[in-house]
Amino acid sequence: MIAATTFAGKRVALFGLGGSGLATAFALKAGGAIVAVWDDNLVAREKAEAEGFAPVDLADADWSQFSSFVLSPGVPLTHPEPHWTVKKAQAAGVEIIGDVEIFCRERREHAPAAPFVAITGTNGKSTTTALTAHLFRTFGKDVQMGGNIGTPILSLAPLSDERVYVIELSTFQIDLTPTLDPSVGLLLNLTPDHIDRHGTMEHYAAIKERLVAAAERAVISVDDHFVREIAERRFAAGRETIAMSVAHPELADGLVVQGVTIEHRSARVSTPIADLSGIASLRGAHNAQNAVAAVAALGDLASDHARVQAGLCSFPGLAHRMENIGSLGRILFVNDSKATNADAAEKALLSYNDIFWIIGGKSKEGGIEPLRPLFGRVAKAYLIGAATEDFARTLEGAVAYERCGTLDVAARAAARDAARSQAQEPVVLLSPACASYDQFPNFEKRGDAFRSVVVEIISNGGVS
Ligand code: UMA
Repeated sequence: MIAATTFAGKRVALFGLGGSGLATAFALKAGGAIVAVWDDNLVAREKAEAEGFAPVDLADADWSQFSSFVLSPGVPLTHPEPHWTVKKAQAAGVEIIGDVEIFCRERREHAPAAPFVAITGTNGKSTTTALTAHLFRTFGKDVQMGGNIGTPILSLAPLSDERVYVIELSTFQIDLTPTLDPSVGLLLNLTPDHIDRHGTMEHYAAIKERLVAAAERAVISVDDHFVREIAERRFAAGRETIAMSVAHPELADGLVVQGVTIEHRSARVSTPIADLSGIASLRGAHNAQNAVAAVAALGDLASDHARVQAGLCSFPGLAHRMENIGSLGRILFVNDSKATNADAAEKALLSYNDIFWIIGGKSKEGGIEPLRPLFGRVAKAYLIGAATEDFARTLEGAVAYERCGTLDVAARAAARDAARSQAQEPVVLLSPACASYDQFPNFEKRGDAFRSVVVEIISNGGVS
């Protein structure tokens, strides 16, 4: 745990007692702060109470006593409207921060030389975070990985100048980190997402830009409009910035992917660094971007090409992210449950042909319409959950589909049809392009449920 010593003796209000909130409460307490915790949910309050915290109803509290207010990232700060605790803090003039801000203050105070790689983007940030951590470990570094990827940042091992912190940050977390100052800031891409929480795309992009704005060294993709503008602003300000690209391998300076080769470019001179061909966990163009970003994060270490190649080849990949979960004869089963929007599902559709595609759940704005150009890769679609009728309308006349209702029915139907197909490598793909909440608590549980059915199908030798 990282104790929040910079808050010693201060009174701090904390709202949201999920994983990160509770970890923050422990860190503040360990650092000597007096913490008033609260959550709208009784079960969460009871859990905190069992851990030794006395919940304080912040609705009735005297906010003038608090020096800081720590908010959980899932609680609305600005949109659709500020949470009631945010309004209270603002009215009392109390600063509103998140757990990552506490980490930044502790790092500045106790271990300013500790490498801090902060990673964001609309898609690919978890894979890039895991790969970056893996590569640093390949170089023998003591690595701590956390943030949006799952482990709350203040639950990580205590700060020391030798320890490398590789942290995935969501826009929610960046918004609560006013003094975010990573040693390396990595911005992957920007497409509309979570606009309900950020109001407009411009506001969303402005928050993302803060991750690289104060970074010592920034690594920024130049492959979409929003990130390119951000990179240009960094270059114009004369700040150390590395451009990376998969779409523009002709880039004069930076890191690019040319075919399957990651190359360093300097004044148009290319130096090959690593070869991505045959690495199953890094299949697809989107993974090429994740890989080039992770290599760029290594800085000078990347000059040891053999070690970089060994690290890329030994990367196991992430669960629920285009994860190969088994095969039966020619049929490949792929779990891409993390694809909760069309943009994420596009990556999987681009990576395979002859797809038996399980889609549905709670759909996002625009549904699967943006995926229409890729419908030719889909042999048949299997619809589940609340989005069924909406998706059936989009697919009508373009792709054969079947209403399956639930994931287990869909998996069996897809496996049955894949077995009958003449394709060389039929792929039964769960890449739902939807949130899971209508049928599952989260995307992990959805992916686990898919894996269970697939294991059963494979152990039965197929679907009768
Ligand atoms: N709560 C209220 N009232 C509200 C909203 C929430 O009381 O109006 C309470 C809930 O009852 C709950 C707590 O707040 O007790 C939930 O807090 P949280 O949603 O912030 O969840 P944590 O468990 O603290 O998890 C957070 C991140 N969650 C979100 O950003 C929504 C996790 O990212 C992250 O892994 C974790 O911290 C550790 O750093 C998850 C996520 O969904 C994976 N991220 C989004 C994404 O990737 O798209 C941004």
